[in-house]
Amino acid sequence: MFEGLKKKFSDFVEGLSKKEKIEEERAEEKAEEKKAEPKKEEGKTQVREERREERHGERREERRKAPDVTLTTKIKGAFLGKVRVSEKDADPFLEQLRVALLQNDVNYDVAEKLVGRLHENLVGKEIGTGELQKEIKNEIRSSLMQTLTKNSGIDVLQRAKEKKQKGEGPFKVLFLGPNGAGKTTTIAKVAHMLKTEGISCVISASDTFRAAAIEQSAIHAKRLGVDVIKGVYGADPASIAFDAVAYAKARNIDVVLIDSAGRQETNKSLIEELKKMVRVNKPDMCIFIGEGIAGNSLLEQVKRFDAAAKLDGVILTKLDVDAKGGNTLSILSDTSVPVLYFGTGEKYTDLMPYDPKFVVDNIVPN
Ligand SMILES: Nc1nc2c(ncn2[C@@H]2O[C@H](COP(=O)(O)OP(=O)(O)O)[C@@H](O)[C@H]2O)c(=O)[nH]1
Ligand SMILES: [Mg+2]
Repeated sequence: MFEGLKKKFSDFVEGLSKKEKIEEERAEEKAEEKKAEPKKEEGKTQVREERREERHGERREERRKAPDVTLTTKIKGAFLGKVRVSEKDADPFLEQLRVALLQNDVNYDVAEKLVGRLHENLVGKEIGTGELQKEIKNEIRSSLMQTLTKNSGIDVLQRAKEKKQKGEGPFKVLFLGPNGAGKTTTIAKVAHMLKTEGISCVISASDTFRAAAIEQSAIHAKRLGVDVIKGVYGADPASIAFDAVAYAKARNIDVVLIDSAGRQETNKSLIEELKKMVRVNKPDMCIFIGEGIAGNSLLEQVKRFDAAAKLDGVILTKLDVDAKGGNTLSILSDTSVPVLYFGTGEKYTDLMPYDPKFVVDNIVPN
């Protein structure tokens, strides 16, 4: 599934820094056309076409090459074994990176910030002369990696197991986020994962708002062989979660997975309802479910939901649908919320632990 993305990136890598050249060539073409114009002799158009074809051929050829370090740097490097990266060396790579970040759903301001920071770190840095292009690329990869590993360290399974061992259960997890992001489906995936790990769970069908949401939870629960606590449509979601917690306590069930109705971060009354759920049910974790394909809006959503219900983690869904995980960079760069899992399909097993290397490989392939 990611082959296409890699190809896209490498095509784009090869095309780097060509914008300037293309503009120069266009100017050249225009100047030549101007010169040729007064003659108006026959066959003029054909000659011009041939020249243009020739130039486009050269341009295509050039596009196949990756951006290069400057000749001066190379010569110095040959003598010294080490070189200092100049602005001219770094700029084409950074320009490539800027476009790659934007193409990979990274928020615009975050992309600018990351490129700016890399510029500061890279220019003037001494690196080995082995393979300069590779060295610069490695610098970029390790800088992205730093951001991508910034908030890591929360292990949902581990925390659920710890609470179980202390006999303080059940471990309560509230899933929240916008409509259609994949909350109910992700709850089913998490239930499946817990079951596989020998941890019991019950689903609280607390989306009492959307038609068929309760049935959707019930169908998943039945297929997975776990219990579900339901109310009627329009019922208070906090009270259903309350009942689910009581049910789990009475039966020694380890984890309560609490669903919720989808809401926009801008809808004040629904956000108030969410705050009430947090107040009443005191979840051990609040997990935001967002679409990996959400682009720029995702960061704002995470910030608003975090302000309303202190998020403990994010699960990004639909990475199988042309998403590259780039927006994890936005979240991790601008908030303190860790990314926990990626949803990679509609099957119960399509839940992949968050992997920063996977994201880096998509943005700057090795
Ligand atoms: N391709 C794909 N589809 C998903 C994924 N997660 C959820 N979906 C689909 O997204 C749609 C909305 O999911 P749902 O769980 O009902 O969203 P909710 O409104 O947030 O509860 C459903 O059709 C799911 O099958 C995923 O990781 N990949
Ligand atoms: Mg739902």
